[in-house]
Order: sequence, then structure tokens, then C-alpha cells
Amino acid sequence: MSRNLELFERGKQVIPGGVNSPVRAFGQVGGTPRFVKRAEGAYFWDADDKQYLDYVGSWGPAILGHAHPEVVKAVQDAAVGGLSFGAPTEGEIEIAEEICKLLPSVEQLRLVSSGTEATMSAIRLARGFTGRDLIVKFEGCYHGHSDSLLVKAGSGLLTFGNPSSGGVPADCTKHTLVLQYNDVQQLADTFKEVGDQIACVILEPIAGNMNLIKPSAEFVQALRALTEQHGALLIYDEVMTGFRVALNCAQGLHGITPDLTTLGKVVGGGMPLAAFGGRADVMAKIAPLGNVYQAGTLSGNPLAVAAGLTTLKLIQQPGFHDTLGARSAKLAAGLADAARDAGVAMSTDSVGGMFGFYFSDTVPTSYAEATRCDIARFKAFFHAMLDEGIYLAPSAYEAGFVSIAHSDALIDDTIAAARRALARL
Ligand code: HOZ
Repeated sequence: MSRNLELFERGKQVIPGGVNSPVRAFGQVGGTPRFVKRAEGAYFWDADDKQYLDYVGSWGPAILGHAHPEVVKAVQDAAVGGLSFGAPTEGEIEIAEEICKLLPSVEQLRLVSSGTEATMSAIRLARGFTGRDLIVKFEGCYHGHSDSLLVKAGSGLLTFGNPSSGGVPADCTKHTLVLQYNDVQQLADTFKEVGDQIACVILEPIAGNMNLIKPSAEFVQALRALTEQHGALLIYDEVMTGFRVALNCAQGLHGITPDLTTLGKVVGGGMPLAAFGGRADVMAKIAPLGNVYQAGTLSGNPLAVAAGLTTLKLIQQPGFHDTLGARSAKLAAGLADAARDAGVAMSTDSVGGMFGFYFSDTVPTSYAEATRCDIARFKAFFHAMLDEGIYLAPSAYEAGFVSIAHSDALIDDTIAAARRALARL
């Protein structure tokens, strides 16, 4: 029996579904999850010692590749000095200064341990600052698993969100409006109707949880203008895109200054670290200065700070994001060519170190379009690529991630593998 399967069965005895985060269970694609034994650079090795070229990269953090020696050394050095203090350290100030330097919209920030905490806290802060209850999110955007954000599709203007998870009382989501990504008219209509009650709009500025979907320039400009006009805050949830799509993040690419930004993944360099920050007058509402409570024993954990700070320094090497972006673009173009030659309807897209491939003729612009892609084909392709030693996200609704360790030669190998895989579909 494969060791992966053995571990999966054993894990199921003591962990629901055998995994600690649902998508890892291979539910959409079927088959046995690969249990990671170790990882280095662009690769990981599973429990059967099979090597995979990894395009998940811990869902974003591994921008330098796995186990970058300088990041590992920084964590080791920090560990010797103590694992957690529940008291402030100089490192926390250093990483905050670094983030504020890279992101002009962030005047102050607070460190937390996960993206979920960052978005949950940013929403509370926006409500505390504006004194309003309503929040707007977009269908297909994922902002972690806190109650008020765990709302599925609620199509149509002013559809108040229905919880998309058991255990979330409808009362918790009754203030969450769910609109369509890239629908400027619906956004304008909503603000016309209830704009003065909206505390904030939160969005994935380049969506990565309904596959990779980009917003139109018109959409993000309308978002900024309408929120400003109606006194609502604009939250760019850059947990996934932060420092990955560009050094100045998605907001830099868009030329938009949000009121608040949430960060995670790359900012922690593979350790549990995230942040929320933005306008100083808004951040002043956070306790101990203001009355919006937020706290955490492991917030600013010294090991996580060491990993994050080292990662942030390394990605500032000249040309880093140009190279990363060129590799993702090469992969996206190569996959599209391979599909065309195989007569398979597939479109692709990329930005910085993120890419998407869609089993449909055109690149989707909304959740509704993303769900029209051919899932059966995705499943077959996923498994064919796995056989080739290429590990893609085990879900058609997740973006792909390229690291700087994915050399041009590895991208060429991936495209060649995709040609073989597509021929077998
Ligand atoms: N939903 C997460 C990615 N978008 C999955 C995280 C994980 O399983 O680690």
C-alpha cells in the first residue's frame, strides 16, 4: 500500500477528513493526498519519496522556493533566543517599518498570525471606525473563515448573504452584502441605495480563490470612488497577492490607495504571520489607543517575524518580480499553446508569481464564469500532471503559484509534461 494512502487512512482516525484544511483532502479531484515529507526549492517529496515540482508553494508563501537557506537560518537563529514572549520585540518594529516602507497606503499596522485574523480584525476596525454595520464582499472572493465573511454566492442586487457554512447563524451574515466581481453597475446601484450604511468593501484585488481572476480597471476605480464618496472604507485583502504580484502589491499595480490592507502568506515567509494596516487615523481606533479590541498571544511571534523579514529583504533584490512575472507568463503562454495544439479548450492568465488555467475558451471575469469551466477535464488533467511529477492545486478554483526557484528550464519541463498530459485527456 502507498505510504500516502496509509497516512491518509491513519489521519482520518484522529483528524476530520485526515487533513487540517479541507482542500488538502483532494475532495474535488479524488484520489490520495500527497503527504509532504520534505521540500526544497521548487520541489517537495511525498511519503513515498516521489518528487514533485510544486506549483502550490504552501498556497503562496513559498515565493523564494521551499526552505530557502537564509530564511531557515534566520528562523534557527531566532529560535535560539526564545520561541514566544507575549511581550514586544524590536523585530516586530523592523518588519512593520519594512512593510510601511514598501506600501505607502500602510501608515501603521498590526501583526497577527493568520490571514483569517487579519481580515476579521480589519472588518471589525472598519465597523468601529465608521460606526456602520454593513459590509460588502464579492462572490467567489475568500477572506478567511470568520463568521461574517463566510458567505457564499448571494447573487442579485442587495442579496444579503446566507451563511455558506454550518455553524454560522444567519444573524452573523445578515450585514454582509454579496455582489458580483467586476460588476460596476451593481456596485453603483448598491451604493446609491445603502451607501451611507456601508462600513467597508473588502475584495481580493486579484482573486485567487475562484481560480485567478483579475478585476477591470473600471471596477477598481469605481470601488475607490464610491467608497470615498460614501464614507466607507476600502479594504484590499492582499493576503494572497501581497508582495507576490509585485513588490508594491496589487494596489501598486492598480494605482489604488486603499484605506486598509490585509497581508499574509509571503509576509510570513512560510511561518504563521499576517498583518492588517492602513490609514493612521483608522488604525488609531485599535486598542490600546481606541475602543476596537484585537489581541493575540502569538501575534508578532519572533520566529515568524524572522522568516518574514528575511523574505521581504530577499524579494527586494533587483529584478526579482520581473523574473518571477516572466516565468509565470511563460508558463501561462506555454500551457495555452499546448492546449491549442492538443485541441483542448483551455485559456490561461498570469500576474507576477500567480497563474491560472481554465478549461474554457475565455478567461473568466467572475465567479459565475469560473464555475462554467470543465471540471471533469480539470480533474483528468490534474491527475495526468501528478503522474508526470507536477503538483498543481487540487481544486479548479485555486490560483497557481510560481516561485523564483522555478527556473526557465523547469517551466519548459512543465510545459512539456502538460503536452503529454493533454494528449492523454
Ligand atoms: N483555501 C486555502 C487556499 N486558498 C487552503 C489553504 C490550505 O489548505 O493550506
